[in-house]
Amino acid sequence: MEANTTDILSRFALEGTIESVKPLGNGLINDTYKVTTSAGAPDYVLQRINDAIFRDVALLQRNIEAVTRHIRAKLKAAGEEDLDRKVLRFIPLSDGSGKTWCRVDGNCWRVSVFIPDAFTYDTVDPVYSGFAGQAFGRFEALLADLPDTLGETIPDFHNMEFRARQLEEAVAADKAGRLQKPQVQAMLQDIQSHIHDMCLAERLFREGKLPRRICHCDTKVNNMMFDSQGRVLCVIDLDTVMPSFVFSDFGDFLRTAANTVAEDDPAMEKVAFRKDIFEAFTRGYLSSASAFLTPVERDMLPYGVMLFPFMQAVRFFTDYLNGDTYYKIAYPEHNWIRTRNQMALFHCVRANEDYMKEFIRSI
Ligand code: GN1
Ligand code: MG
Repeated sequence: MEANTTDILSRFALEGTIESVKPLGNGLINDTYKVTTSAGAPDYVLQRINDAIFRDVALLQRNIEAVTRHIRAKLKAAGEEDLDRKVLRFIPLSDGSGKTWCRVDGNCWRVSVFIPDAFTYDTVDPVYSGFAGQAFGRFEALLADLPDTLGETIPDFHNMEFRARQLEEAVAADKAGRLQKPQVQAMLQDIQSHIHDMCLAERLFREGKLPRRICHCDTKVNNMMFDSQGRVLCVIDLDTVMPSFVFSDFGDFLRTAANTVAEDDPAMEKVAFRKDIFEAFTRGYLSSASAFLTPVERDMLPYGVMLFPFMQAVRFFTDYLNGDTYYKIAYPEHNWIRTRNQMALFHCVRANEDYMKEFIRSI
Protein backbone atom coordinates (compact mmCIF):
# COMPACT_ATOMS: atom_id res chain seq x y z
CA MET A 1 0.00 0.00 0.00
CA GLU A 2 2.61 2.51 1.16
CA ALA A 3 4.55 2.72 -2.12
CA ASN A 4 1.41 3.24 -4.19
CA THR A 5 -0.02 5.94 -1.91
CA THR A 6 3.03 8.14 -2.49
CA ASP A 7 2.22 8.19 -6.19
CA ILE A 8 -1.49 8.85 -5.55
CA LEU A 9 -0.85 11.58 -3.00
CA SER A 10 1.61 13.32 -5.32
CA ARG A 11 -1.32 14.16 -7.62
CA PHE A 12 -3.05 16.30 -4.97
CA ALA A 13 -2.09 19.85 -3.99
CA LEU A 14 -1.07 18.99 -0.42
CA GLU A 15 0.89 21.14 2.00
CA GLY A 16 3.87 19.87 3.97
CA THR A 17 5.88 16.66 3.63
CA ILE A 18 4.26 13.28 4.08
CA GLU A 19 5.52 11.37 7.11
CA SER A 20 3.21 8.36 7.22
CA VAL A 21 0.09 6.77 5.73
CA LYS A 22 -1.92 4.45 8.01
CA PRO A 23 -5.35 2.77 7.83
CA LEU A 24 -8.08 4.80 9.58
CA GLY A 25 -11.45 3.73 10.98
CA ASN A 26 -13.54 0.71 10.06
CA GLY A 27 -15.78 1.80 7.16
CA LEU A 28 -17.48 -1.00 5.25
CA ILE A 29 -17.66 0.70 1.87
CA ASN A 30 -14.60 2.85 1.20
CA ASP A 31 -10.95 2.30 2.25
CA THR A 32 -9.65 5.11 4.43
CA TYR A 33 -6.12 6.16 5.46
CA LYS A 34 -4.71 8.88 7.65
CA VAL A 35 -1.87 10.85 6.08
CA THR A 36 0.40 12.47 8.64
CA THR A 37 2.50 15.41 7.45
CA SER A 38 5.33 17.47 8.88
CA ALA A 39 4.54 20.08 11.56
CA GLY A 40 2.81 23.22 10.33
CA ALA A 41 0.80 21.49 7.59
CA PRO A 42 -2.59 19.85 8.11
CA ASP A 43 -2.89 16.06 8.22
CA TYR A 44 -5.12 14.49 5.60
CA VAL A 45 -7.59 11.67 5.00
CA LEU A 46 -7.00 9.61 1.86
CA GLN A 47 -9.95 7.55 0.64
CA ARG A 48 -10.48 4.99 -2.07
CA ILE A 49 -14.06 5.49 -3.27
CA ASN A 50 -15.92 2.22 -3.83
CA ASP A 51 -17.09 2.65 -7.41
CA ALA A 52 -18.84 -0.73 -7.46
CA ILE A 53 -21.49 0.90 -5.24
CA PHE A 54 -21.08 4.51 -6.35
CA ARG A 55 -20.97 4.04 -10.13
CA ASP A 56 -20.58 7.69 -11.08
CA VAL A 57 -17.69 9.01 -9.03
CA ALA A 58 -17.52 12.27 -11.03
CA LEU A 59 -21.16 13.00 -10.14
CA LEU A 60 -20.58 11.99 -6.51
CA GLN A 61 -17.61 14.31 -6.08
CA ARG A 62 -19.44 17.16 -7.87
CA ASN A 63 -22.27 16.75 -5.33
CA ILE A 64 -19.86 16.79 -2.40
CA GLU A 65 -17.97 19.81 -3.73
CA ALA A 66 -21.22 21.78 -4.21
CA VAL A 67 -22.48 20.84 -0.74
CA THR A 68 -19.28 21.60 1.16
CA ARG A 69 -18.71 24.85 -0.78
CA HIS A 70 -22.22 26.05 0.07
CA ILE A 71 -22.01 25.15 3.76
CA ARG A 72 -18.57 26.75 4.06
CA ALA A 73 -19.76 30.01 2.47
CA LYS A 74 -22.75 30.16 4.81
CA LEU A 75 -20.71 29.49 7.94
CA LYS A 76 -18.20 32.09 6.84
CA ALA A 77 -20.93 34.68 6.22
CA ALA A 78 -22.26 33.94 9.69
CA GLY A 79 -18.84 34.84 11.10
CA GLU A 80 -17.95 31.32 12.24
CA GLU A 81 -14.30 30.45 12.76
CA ASP A 82 -12.31 27.24 12.44
CA LEU A 83 -14.16 26.32 9.24
CA ASP A 84 -11.93 23.31 8.51
CA ARG A 85 -13.40 21.72 11.65
CA LYS A 86 -17.03 22.48 10.76
CA VAL A 87 -17.22 21.36 7.16
CA LEU A 88 -15.12 18.85 5.23
CA ARG A 89 -12.57 20.33 2.81
CA PHE A 90 -11.51 18.30 -0.22
CA ILE A 91 -8.14 18.97 -1.81
CA PRO A 92 -7.92 19.70 -5.55
CA LEU A 93 -5.49 17.92 -7.84
CA SER A 94 -2.24 19.75 -8.46
CA ASP A 95 -2.84 19.74 -12.24
CA GLY A 96 -4.99 22.87 -12.07
CA SER A 97 -8.10 21.04 -13.33
CA GLY A 98 -9.98 21.85 -10.12
CA LYS A 99 -11.01 18.18 -9.83
CA THR A 100 -11.01 16.70 -6.32
CA TRP A 101 -10.51 13.04 -7.26
CA CYS A 102 -8.42 10.95 -9.61
CA ARG A 103 -8.30 7.43 -10.99
CA VAL A 104 -5.05 5.52 -10.54
CA ASP A 105 -4.72 1.92 -11.76
CA GLY A 106 -8.50 1.59 -11.89
CA ASN A 107 -9.13 2.91 -8.36
CA CYS A 108 -10.72 6.27 -7.49
CA TRP A 109 -9.11 8.41 -4.81
CA ARG A 110 -9.81 11.65 -2.96
CA VAL A 111 -8.16 13.56 -0.14
CA SER A 112 -9.72 15.74 2.57
CA VAL A 113 -8.32 17.67 5.51
CA PHE A 114 -8.12 15.57 8.70
CA ILE A 115 -10.00 17.16 11.62
CA PRO A 116 -7.80 16.84 14.72
CA ASP A 117 -9.20 16.32 18.25
CA ALA A 118 -12.56 15.27 16.87
CA PHE A 119 -14.54 12.19 17.84
CA THR A 120 -17.42 10.03 16.65
CA TYR A 121 -19.61 7.96 18.97
CA ASP A 122 -21.78 4.91 18.46
CA THR A 123 -23.90 5.60 21.54
CA VAL A 124 -27.62 5.63 20.86
CA ASP A 125 -29.17 7.26 23.90
CA PRO A 126 -31.59 10.20 24.12
CA VAL A 127 -28.79 12.74 24.56
CA TYR A 128 -26.85 11.69 21.45
CA SER A 129 -30.08 11.21 19.51
CA GLY A 130 -30.97 14.80 20.33
CA PHE A 131 -27.58 15.97 19.01
CA ALA A 132 -28.07 13.87 15.90
CA GLY A 133 -31.52 15.32 15.24
CA GLN A 134 -30.18 18.82 15.55
CA ALA A 135 -27.10 18.14 13.41
CA PHE A 136 -28.97 16.46 10.54
CA GLY A 137 -31.76 19.05 10.66
CA ARG A 138 -29.17 21.81 10.48
CA PHE A 139 -27.38 20.07 7.63
CA GLU A 140 -30.63 20.03 5.61
CA ALA A 141 -31.40 23.62 6.62
CA LEU A 142 -28.02 24.84 5.39
CA LEU A 143 -28.62 23.10 2.06
CA ALA A 144 -32.25 24.16 1.61
CA ASP A 145 -31.15 26.97 -0.74
CA LEU A 146 -28.33 25.15 -2.55
CA PRO A 147 -28.15 26.67 -6.04
CA ASP A 148 -26.64 23.57 -7.68
CA THR A 149 -28.70 20.63 -8.92
CA LEU A 150 -27.36 17.44 -7.39
CA GLY A 151 -27.48 14.01 -9.00
CA GLU A 152 -28.47 10.74 -7.34
CA THR A 153 -25.30 8.90 -6.33
CA ILE A 154 -27.40 5.69 -6.15
CA PRO A 155 -30.34 6.14 -8.54
CA ASP A 156 -33.81 5.76 -6.90
CA PHE A 157 -32.12 4.88 -3.61
CA HIS A 158 -35.08 5.79 -1.39
CA ASN A 159 -37.84 5.68 -4.01
CA MET A 160 -40.59 3.44 -2.59
CA GLU A 161 -42.31 2.92 -5.97
CA PHE A 162 -39.01 1.70 -7.40
CA ARG A 163 -38.45 -0.66 -4.45
CA ALA A 164 -42.01 -1.98 -4.90
CA ARG A 165 -41.30 -2.68 -8.59
CA GLN A 166 -38.13 -4.53 -7.65
CA LEU A 167 -40.20 -6.68 -5.30
CA GLU A 168 -42.77 -7.42 -8.02
CA GLU A 169 -40.00 -8.55 -10.34
CA ALA A 170 -38.52 -10.77 -7.64
CA VAL A 171 -41.95 -12.32 -7.01
CA ALA A 172 -42.52 -12.96 -10.71
CA ALA A 173 -39.12 -14.65 -11.08
CA ASP A 174 -39.02 -16.43 -7.68
CA LYS A 175 -35.39 -17.23 -8.51
CA ALA A 176 -34.59 -19.00 -5.25
CA GLY A 177 -37.89 -20.93 -5.15
CA ARG A 178 -38.69 -19.49 -1.74
CA LEU A 179 -42.15 -18.18 -2.45
CA GLN A 180 -43.91 -21.48 -1.93
CA LYS A 181 -43.63 -21.54 1.86
CA PRO A 182 -46.87 -20.45 3.58
CA GLN A 183 -45.12 -18.00 5.92
CA VAL A 184 -43.40 -16.35 2.95
CA GLN A 185 -46.77 -16.03 1.18
CA ALA A 186 -48.24 -14.48 4.31
CA MET A 187 -45.37 -11.99 4.48
CA LEU A 188 -45.87 -11.07 0.84
CA GLN A 189 -49.56 -10.40 1.44
CA ASP A 190 -48.86 -8.29 4.50
CA ILE A 191 -46.30 -6.22 2.58
CA GLN A 192 -48.54 -5.85 -0.47
CA SER A 193 -51.42 -4.60 1.65
CA HIS A 194 -49.34 -1.54 2.70
CA ILE A 195 -47.51 -0.71 -0.53
CA HIS A 196 -50.06 1.77 -1.84
CA ASP A 197 -50.09 3.77 1.42
CA MET A 198 -46.32 3.75 1.68
CA CYS A 199 -45.93 5.17 -1.86
CA LEU A 200 -47.76 8.35 -0.78
CA ALA A 201 -44.63 10.54 -0.92
CA GLU A 202 -44.02 9.82 -4.63
CA ARG A 203 -47.66 10.62 -5.45
CA LEU A 204 -47.57 13.90 -3.53
CA PHE A 205 -44.31 14.79 -5.26
CA ARG A 206 -45.91 14.29 -8.68
CA GLU A 207 -48.84 16.47 -7.59
CA GLY A 208 -46.38 19.19 -6.59
CA LYS A 209 -47.34 18.98 -2.91
CA LEU A 210 -44.11 17.58 -1.51
CA PRO A 211 -40.60 18.85 -2.33
CA ARG A 212 -37.39 16.91 -2.80
CA ARG A 213 -34.55 18.36 -0.79
CA ILE A 214 -30.88 17.76 -0.34
CA CYS A 215 -30.68 15.02 2.27
CA HIS A 216 -27.83 13.13 3.87
CA CYS A 217 -29.44 9.70 3.31
CA ASP A 218 -27.19 7.86 5.77
CA THR A 219 -28.19 9.36 9.11
CA LYS A 220 -26.35 7.10 11.51
CA VAL A 221 -25.44 8.37 14.95
CA ASN A 222 -21.73 7.89 14.14
CA ASN A 223 -21.85 10.14 11.09
CA MET A 224 -21.34 13.32 13.12
CA MET A 225 -18.11 14.58 14.68
CA PHE A 226 -17.82 16.14 18.13
CA ASP A 227 -15.08 18.26 19.67
CA SER A 228 -13.45 17.34 22.99
CA GLN A 229 -16.11 19.33 24.86
CA GLY A 230 -18.92 17.31 23.34
CA ARG A 231 -20.13 19.95 20.86
CA VAL A 232 -21.16 18.81 17.38
CA LEU A 233 -18.61 19.95 14.82
CA CYS A 234 -19.93 18.64 11.52
CA VAL A 235 -21.74 15.93 9.62
CA ILE A 236 -19.52 13.47 7.75
CA ASP A 237 -19.82 10.60 5.25
CA LEU A 238 -21.31 12.63 2.41
CA ASP A 239 -21.35 10.00 -0.36
CA THR A 240 -25.11 9.50 -0.25
CA VAL A 241 -25.99 13.21 -0.08
CA MET A 242 -28.60 13.60 -2.81
CA PRO A 243 -32.11 14.85 -3.55
CA SER A 244 -34.70 12.94 -1.53
CA PHE A 245 -37.64 13.53 0.78
CA VAL A 246 -36.85 14.72 4.32
CA PHE A 247 -38.14 11.33 5.52
CA SER A 248 -34.85 9.79 4.38
CA ASP A 249 -32.96 11.49 7.18
CA PHE A 250 -35.72 11.55 9.78
CA GLY A 251 -37.07 8.04 9.17
CA ASP A 252 -33.85 6.14 8.59
CA PHE A 253 -32.26 7.42 11.78
CA LEU A 254 -35.23 6.23 13.83
CA ARG A 255 -35.38 2.91 11.95
CA THR A 256 -32.03 1.97 13.44
CA ALA A 257 -31.86 4.07 16.64
CA ALA A 258 -35.43 3.63 17.92
CA ASN A 259 -35.60 -0.15 17.47
CA THR A 260 -34.94 -1.82 20.84
CA VAL A 261 -32.98 -4.56 19.02
CA ALA A 262 -30.70 -4.79 15.98
CA GLU A 263 -32.29 -4.98 12.52
CA ASP A 264 -31.43 -8.68 12.26
CA ASP A 265 -32.33 -9.82 15.78
CA PRO A 266 -34.39 -13.02 15.44
CA ALA A 267 -36.27 -12.37 18.72
CA MET A 268 -39.23 -10.70 17.00
CA GLU A 269 -41.14 -10.37 20.25
CA LYS A 270 -38.41 -8.04 21.51
CA VAL A 271 -38.78 -5.57 18.64
CA ALA A 272 -40.27 -2.34 20.00
CA PHE A 273 -40.31 1.37 19.20
CA ARG A 274 -38.32 3.51 21.65
CA LYS A 275 -40.35 6.60 22.39
CA ASP A 276 -37.52 8.20 24.40
CA ILE A 277 -35.31 8.12 21.29
CA PHE A 278 -38.15 9.31 19.05
CA GLU A 279 -38.88 12.27 21.31
CA ALA A 280 -35.26 13.36 21.75
CA PHE A 281 -34.44 13.02 18.05
CA THR A 282 -37.63 14.80 16.97
CA ARG A 283 -37.02 17.71 19.36
CA GLY A 284 -33.45 18.08 18.08
CA TYR A 285 -34.50 17.77 14.45
CA LEU A 286 -37.35 20.28 14.67
CA SER A 287 -35.14 22.78 16.52
CA SER A 288 -33.15 23.21 13.32
CA ALA A 289 -35.41 21.91 10.52
CA SER A 290 -38.48 23.97 11.45
CA ALA A 291 -36.79 26.83 9.60
CA PHE A 292 -37.54 25.23 6.23
CA LEU A 293 -40.07 22.38 6.64
CA THR A 294 -43.41 22.92 4.90
CA PRO A 295 -46.57 22.06 6.89
CA VAL A 296 -47.01 18.95 4.70
CA GLU A 297 -43.48 17.74 5.43
CA ARG A 298 -43.92 18.34 9.15
CA ASP A 299 -47.30 16.57 9.28
CA MET A 300 -45.87 13.64 7.37
CA LEU A 301 -42.88 12.97 9.65
CA PRO A 302 -44.73 10.05 11.34
CA TYR A 303 -45.31 8.61 7.85
CA GLY A 304 -41.51 8.87 7.37
CA VAL A 305 -40.93 6.86 10.56
CA MET A 306 -43.19 4.11 9.17
CA LEU A 307 -41.77 4.29 5.66
CA PHE A 308 -38.19 3.37 6.49
CA PRO A 309 -38.66 0.04 8.29
CA PHE A 310 -41.20 -0.79 5.59
CA MET A 311 -38.89 0.09 2.70
CA GLN A 312 -36.05 -1.80 4.37
CA ALA A 313 -38.30 -4.84 4.81
CA VAL A 314 -39.18 -4.68 1.11
CA ARG A 315 -35.48 -4.47 0.19
CA PHE A 316 -34.50 -7.38 2.46
CA PHE A 317 -37.47 -9.46 1.26
CA THR A 318 -36.67 -8.75 -2.39
CA ASP A 319 -33.10 -9.88 -1.79
CA TYR A 320 -34.35 -12.99 -0.01
CA LEU A 321 -36.54 -13.92 -2.98
CA ASN A 322 -33.68 -13.19 -5.39
CA GLY A 323 -31.41 -15.62 -3.52
CA ASP A 324 -29.36 -13.14 -1.43
CA THR A 325 -27.38 -11.25 -4.04
CA TYR A 326 -27.23 -7.73 -2.51
CA TYR A 327 -26.88 -7.83 1.27
CA LYS A 328 -24.14 -9.90 2.84
CA ILE A 329 -25.65 -12.80 4.80
CA ALA A 330 -24.16 -14.78 7.71
CA TYR A 331 -26.60 -17.71 7.44
CA PRO A 332 -29.14 -18.87 4.82
CA GLU A 333 -32.28 -17.31 6.34
CA HIS A 334 -30.61 -14.02 7.33
CA ASN A 335 -32.62 -11.87 4.93
CA TRP A 336 -35.82 -13.60 6.02
CA ILE A 337 -35.08 -12.76 9.68
CA ARG A 338 -34.24 -9.17 8.72
CA THR A 339 -37.49 -8.89 6.77
CA ARG A 340 -39.54 -10.14 9.71
CA ASN A 341 -37.70 -7.86 12.14
CA GLN A 342 -38.27 -4.76 10.00
CA MET A 343 -41.95 -5.61 9.43
CA ALA A 344 -42.34 -6.11 13.19
CA LEU A 345 -40.86 -2.66 13.72
CA PHE A 346 -43.12 -1.23 11.00
CA HIS A 347 -46.17 -2.55 12.82
CA CYS A 348 -44.94 -1.16 16.18
CA VAL A 349 -44.37 2.26 14.64
CA ARG A 350 -47.72 2.13 12.88
CA ALA A 351 -49.47 1.44 16.17
CA ASN A 352 -47.87 4.66 17.44
CA GLU A 353 -48.93 6.92 14.57
CA ASP A 354 -51.41 8.97 16.59
CA TYR A 355 -48.98 9.30 19.48
CA MET A 356 -46.26 10.59 17.11
CA LYS A 357 -48.63 13.08 15.50
CA GLU A 358 -49.70 14.36 18.89
CA PHE A 359 -46.10 14.69 20.06
CA ILE A 360 -45.10 16.68 16.96
CA ARG A 361 -48.15 18.94 17.34
CA SER A 362 -47.16 19.58 20.97
CA ILE A 363 -43.73 20.98 20.05
C1 GN1 B 1 -26.76 -0.76 3.62
O1 GN1 B 1 -23.97 -1.26 4.50
P1 GN1 B 1 -24.67 -0.16 5.19
O2 GN1 B 1 -25.15 -0.54 6.57
O3 GN1 B 1 -23.91 1.16 5.20
C2 GN1 B 1 -27.63 0.00 2.63
C3 GN1 B 1 -28.61 0.88 3.38
C4 GN1 B 1 -29.45 -0.01 4.27
C5 GN1 B 1 -28.56 -0.83 5.21
C6 GN1 B 1 -29.37 -1.82 6.00
C7 GN1 B 1 -25.79 1.51 -0.28
O4 GN1 B 1 -26.01 0.17 4.36
O5 GN1 B 1 -29.42 1.55 2.46
O6 GN1 B 1 -30.34 0.78 4.99
O7 GN1 B 1 -27.57 -1.54 4.48
N1 GN1 B 1 -26.76 0.82 1.79
C8 GN1 B 1 -26.79 0.69 0.46
O8 GN1 B 1 -28.56 -2.50 6.89
O9 GN1 B 1 -27.57 -0.06 -0.13
MG1 MG C 1 -19.98 6.19 8.33
